[in-house]
Parts: sequence; structure tokens; C-alpha cells
Amino acid sequence: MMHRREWLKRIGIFGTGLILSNSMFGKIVLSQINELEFSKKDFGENFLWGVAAAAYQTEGAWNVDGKGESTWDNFSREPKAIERGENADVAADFYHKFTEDIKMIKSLNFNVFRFSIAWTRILPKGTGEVNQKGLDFYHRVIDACLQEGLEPWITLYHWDLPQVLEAQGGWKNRKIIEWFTNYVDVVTKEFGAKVKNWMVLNEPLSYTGNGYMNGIFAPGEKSLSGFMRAVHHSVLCQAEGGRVIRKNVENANVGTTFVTTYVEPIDSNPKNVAAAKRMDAIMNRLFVEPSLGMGYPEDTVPILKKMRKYFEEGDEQKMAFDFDFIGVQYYFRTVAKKSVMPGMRAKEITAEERGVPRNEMNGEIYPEGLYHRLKAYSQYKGIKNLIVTENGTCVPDVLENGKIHDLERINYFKTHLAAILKAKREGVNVNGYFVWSPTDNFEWNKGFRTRFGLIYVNFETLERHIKDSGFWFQEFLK
Ligand code: GCO
Repeated sequence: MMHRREWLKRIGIFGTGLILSNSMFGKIVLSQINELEFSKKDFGENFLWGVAAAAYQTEGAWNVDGKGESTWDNFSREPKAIERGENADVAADFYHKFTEDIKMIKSLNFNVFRFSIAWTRILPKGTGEVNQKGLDFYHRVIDACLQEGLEPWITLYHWDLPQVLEAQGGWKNRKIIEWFTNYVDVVTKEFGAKVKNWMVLNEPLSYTGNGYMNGIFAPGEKSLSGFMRAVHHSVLCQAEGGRVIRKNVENANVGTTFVTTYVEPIDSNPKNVAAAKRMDAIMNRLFVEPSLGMGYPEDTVPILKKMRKYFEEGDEQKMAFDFDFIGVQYYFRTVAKKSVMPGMRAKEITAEERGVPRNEMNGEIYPEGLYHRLKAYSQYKGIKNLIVTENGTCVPDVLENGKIHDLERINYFKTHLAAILKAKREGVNVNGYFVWSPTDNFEWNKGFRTRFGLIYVNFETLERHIKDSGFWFQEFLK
């Protein structure tokens, strides 16, 4: 057996060393890993340490106990929608294995579990009759968390819209405000006594952009006007949802989450600098600014003026809500240059084209970007509290004798934690870090190919194995 210190050295708690990793991209020299210059204590006593997951990606049991069909159940059956033709009918089978998973999360010394509720388990037809078995399931999950001493943080919407509502236009239909607030009302009345931490939406840019404009996520549409309508209705739902939670849940901590990327121009050419500003406005400002009462960033991206077509009287006020916290979800940096493409008139120069260290989804590994993004959010007067509600990476994990030596992932966490600490020490009000994700799961259009978990899942047998990165957190959070 490996000596404990030797092993800790191996997973990088102790020791120095230049780690050369043989990933599928050839040899990448990761940054020098020195003895950790910080410990859990440096983040403060009240800092939250959690893991984050989502219903469609983990639960499986897609048609069990009265669950209705979601847009992702439907979309994943479209030929070529998902790499290798996979779907999440079973996924990590969290529906049946949640007790085991929650115990494992606790064993890694986290104190928060962020997960989402599947709208289709609660209201199989989107509206109308409530499915008791769906409510029962989430009661069991919440109770298991509370019993283990894990604080449940619930995301109300993580992209799995009831298909019956999509058939009526989904997020493009203004009626979504009524449908969504009704769903939020049912859920928060039911669980509000036990759960205090709520996130209204998960990354609205991702499901509106990839779902209604790029066509790579459910429902697979490619339309600029569809995208704009979906954006505006999401912004309204984000605020209205916040108001419903506030009304139903005593002492609620209400937030919503945004995907963020640090956008930089390829060079100092003013045209590329302007292009990067436009891209930043879409990627980083489109949802947060209206929620702060600042409207859409039309000055930077004039085409957004077209959104006004979808405004109704009073919308400007209705878009704003006083969130208790903003969830920051950071994975990579984006380098941009000018392009003739209408709209944003900017395009990305990929990490692959630039030949820089990247994850399996071609996202550039750039921890400083998280520092810059936290600083940028902290500039907004209206933001009270920042929680990093997602951060993580996919690397080609190899299971050898029940072990997974995912050093690249450990290095990713260390460097990103260092970036957060740097921001915190400079006064940024960031108070939590949630790893994406506890277990490997269904990564949307990539299917099961890309793994983000601290816990490896064999998708044939559904067996779980804690990866070295999971053990790293176990030590770090001890
Ligand atoms: C997102 C989602 C997660 C993803 C994760 C890894 O951020 O896109 O919230 O569902 O799985 O980000 O790509």
C-alpha cells in the first residue's frame, strides 16, 4: 500500500513538481504546482463548499412514476442531436441511487448539494395536475441531504422544459411567464419550509443561445428572432420567479445563475477590441444587467434594440429583481476577433486554433479568467453576494483497478481556487464554491463522452468510484 504522505503527494496536497500530463492533445505542461499556498481556512468560516448537478443529466428514470416528457427527452431522440446517439433515459440513475450519492458527497466533506428539480416530475403536462410521486421523490432527496448535514440548494430550471409547453412555443411564447411562475409557486410552497436556498434559472444564455439560435441544444432551433424572444421571456421569468420565491419562502436566499467567460481580443487592433466588447456584452451582460434594472446592453450591441418589439408595457421594471446572490459559472476563457457575421460581429478563435491547454470540450484552461470575472461582477452596485455555483473540467479519465488519477482536474481546481482567493483578498464578496459535478453525468449534446465528476460512473454497471480529485477535496475540506 502506498504510504499516506506519498499518496497525498501524488494527489498534490504535498510536494512540488511539474506535472506532465499525457492527454489526448499530446503533452500539455500544466503550470508548476507548488505546495498549496492556501488552505480551506483562508476562505473564511462561512465560505460554502458544494457540488452541483442537474436533473436531466443525472436522474434517469425518464418515464418513471408519472414523469412527463421534457424537451431533452425529446431532443435526445433526434438523429445526430447527441454524439454517439446517446440519451439520458438512465443517465447516472440518481433517481434510484441518490442515497448512495448523497452519502458519498458528504464523505468528501462538502456541505452543500446543489441540484435541480425536473418540472416534468412535478407537473407532467407543464401546468395543471400535480404529480404526487414527483413531489415525494424530491422530499426524499431533500430529507437525505438534511440527514447527512448537506444543505440543499435548488435550481428551479436547468433546461428540461415540459415538451407539451415546447409544442406551444416554449420560451418563445410569452405565456411561459404564467407557466413558469405557476410551477415555481407549486414547488416553493411544497419545499419552502425545508429549503431556503433557491436559484431561479441555470445559465439562461446557454439554453436560449444553444437551443433557439445555434440549434445544438433542445429544442434545436436556429432563429435570431426566436432567440431574442426566448431571452426576453427568460429575463422576465427570472425576476418573476424570484418574486414568487420571496412570497412563498420565509427567510429565502434567492439567486439565479449565469454562465460567464472572460473575453479578450486576439490583439490590440481596435476592431478586434470592439468585437471582444460586443461578445462580452452578449456572453456576460445580457442577463445580469436587466435584472439589475439596467436594461439590455444595447449601446454595445445595437441589434439588441430589436428586442423592444417583444416588450409590453411595464416590462422594464418587471425585468428587475433584487437577488440575494448571483451564481457565477465559469469554465474557460474566450478569445475574440472581428467578423462579418451579422449581430454580434465577432467570432471566437478557439483554444485548439491557438494551441493552448484546453479541456476535452475545447475550452481554454485559464484560471485568471475567473478572477477577472469575479472582479467584473463586483463592480455592479446591485450585486450583494457572489457564489461560484459551477466550476470544473472534463479530462479523459482512465479507470485502473478502481482508481482514477485525474491530476489535470486537481490542478484545475487548485488554480481556480487560487484565483477566487485572490479576488476575495482584494475585497470581492465571493462566499462559496460549488464543483461541477459530484458524479460523471450526461453532458448534453456530448453525451457521456466528457466526464466532469469527482466520482467516476461506469455507465454500463452504474458503479461509482471516487476519483483522486474527490479524495483531494476530502483532504482539503477536512
Ligand atoms: C452548464 C450547465 C452544466 C454543464 C456544465 C459542463 O454550465 O452548461 O450548467 O449542466 O454540464 O457546465 O459543461
